[in-house]
Amino acid sequence: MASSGSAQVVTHPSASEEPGPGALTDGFHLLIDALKMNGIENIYCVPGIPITDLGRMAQAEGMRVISFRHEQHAGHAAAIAGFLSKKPGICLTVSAPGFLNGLTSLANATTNCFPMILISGSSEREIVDLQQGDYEEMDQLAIAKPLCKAAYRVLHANDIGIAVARAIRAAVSGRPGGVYLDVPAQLLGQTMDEVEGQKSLVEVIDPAPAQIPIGDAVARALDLLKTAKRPLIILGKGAAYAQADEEVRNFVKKSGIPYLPMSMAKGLLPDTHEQCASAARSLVLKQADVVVMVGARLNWLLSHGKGKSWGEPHSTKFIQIDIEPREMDSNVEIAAPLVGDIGSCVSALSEAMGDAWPLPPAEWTDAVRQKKDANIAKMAPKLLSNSLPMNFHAALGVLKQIVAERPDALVVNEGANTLDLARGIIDMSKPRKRLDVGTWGIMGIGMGFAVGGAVETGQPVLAIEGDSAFGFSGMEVETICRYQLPVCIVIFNNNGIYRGTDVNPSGGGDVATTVFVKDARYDQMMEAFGGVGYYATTPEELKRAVNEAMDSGKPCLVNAVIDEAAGTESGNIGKLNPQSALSKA
Ligand code: ADP
Ligand code: TPW
Ligand code: MG
Repeated sequence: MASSGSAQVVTHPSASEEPGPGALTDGFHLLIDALKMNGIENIYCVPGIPITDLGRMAQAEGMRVISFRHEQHAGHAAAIAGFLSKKPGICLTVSAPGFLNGLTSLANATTNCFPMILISGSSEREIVDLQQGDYEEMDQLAIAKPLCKAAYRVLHANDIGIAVARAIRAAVSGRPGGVYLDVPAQLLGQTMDEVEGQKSLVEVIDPAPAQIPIGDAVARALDLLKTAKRPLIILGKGAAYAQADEEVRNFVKKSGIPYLPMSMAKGLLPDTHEQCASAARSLVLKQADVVVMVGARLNWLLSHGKGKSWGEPHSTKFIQIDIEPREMDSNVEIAAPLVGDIGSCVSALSEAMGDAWPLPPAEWTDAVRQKKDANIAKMAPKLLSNSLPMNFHAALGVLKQIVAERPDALVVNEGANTLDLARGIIDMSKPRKRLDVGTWGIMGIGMGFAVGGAVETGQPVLAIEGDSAFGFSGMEVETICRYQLPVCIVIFNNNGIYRGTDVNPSGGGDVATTVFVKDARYDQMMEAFGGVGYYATTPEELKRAVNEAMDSGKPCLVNAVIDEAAGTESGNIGKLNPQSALSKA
């Protein structure tokens, strides 16, 4: 039975030693052992009361503990670790303020269907519940609950094994998401018999079981697909997450149907694949008659599946593959719901298609190809522009080439124009290489994703950042330098949010709200921590700097000076800005 006696000596044996009679363990070690038993190797954290020792002990026990400057970025790193590995990423924070800082990333992970567990220390239950003003007092469990998939609190050391098992299963089974685990300070110091403690740990068996679609649903989907004159497949980040790469590729190739990758699904098949319809996006959305959604939601990113973008009044019929049954009919009627995991669903479709499945009408695939070729040809000269100051397209033309030559590198991308243009211009050739602002369009994922991506995969990272976007997590360049991670940050520095040319509408006073210090030297921020800074004003300089940086495998930051007048308001989603009723009158 757990006790909270502090006078007892904890003699946690190393894995090779058998615990001697009467040996004790404690909450700290049980938590670490429970994570390790379930194959979790990394923790992303900011230390402090009451979890400083937890980080130390985790390091002592062989875990990698990456310490950040702000919990939000530790949380984003954990979330992207979850996306990349299908194991929940772990973020560890202190109570109230640290917990709240981590909560943004927990909520963002849940929104994006990334599995992560936010473990936060909390203060004494007796004092919190009577609101008597403990150090960093907050009812964290209650606050976390509506913002994540599940939230648990552990009060007894002998429940830690079960609590961690529940948290892992909740994070990764069904639709993945964020889980909160509340760890009161007293729990960590509780001791119990070492042998009993080890017995209380739980190895989660088959944490995300396959979910096989029912035969009728497969047949219904194929009956519909068979009638299509202008079919389209949309691949979403759920398909990338599922790691059913071969199954997805087989289905796409066998069907011969043009496909559109959502941003984080780019590279499941190479963007240069002949069936890729990215460069004909408007046309395929407007004209498709049957659309197969594979791990993508009909949310704002797809204009909710209706309206002008979908060519209404023409009506599109949807087949939707998703592990979450309640996703069906969320925005429009789903004619053929296919509930199950991506791998099982696309395999079932491919198999039931047999060997004589007809290719889509050539009239349709030719029209898509023509549009795509025309758009690519229109874009090509813009990417070679040598005008000064450098514009987005010229800078992205350089990065496009570099990414093509370095297919293993992860690309992290955030900003407005910097995001929209990079997403369209830079081709990805391997799955789960493009990490970006996701479902919320959240700024601030940059350095957290860069650290998490580098730590989890050991691959180099190219972070393409708007100057505003970078500012949300910029202090983590110290973290990148401290751990000597192979991260090259390229800042598209156009002196502000969207552009640097706005003026205060009053005609005087402060600068405009979207404008930053002109010609800020972000490269010197990197140098402050021992990394390498580059300053690039031309495509040639940019190319040299980024190649050198990526070759070095060292922390580098390239300050790419971009025409401050080149961007558009809100990038390509300016239409979401409300119109002033007064200015319309
Ligand atoms: P995107 O932003 O790329 O369009 P979304 O995040 O909107 O993608 O959608 C991802 C979808 O994938 C979610 O609805 C989620 O439930 C689903 N999903 C995640 N993992 C799996 C899986 N293994 N099998 C099936 N569906 C999945
Ligand atoms: C957490 C609103 C969307 S894009 C953006 C902001 C502030 C920055 C755009 O400027 P940037 O890119 O990065 O310099 P560019 O190339 O267009 O100049 N707070 C959060 N999330 C969002 N999305 C915002 C604010 C926003
Ligand atoms: Mg900018």
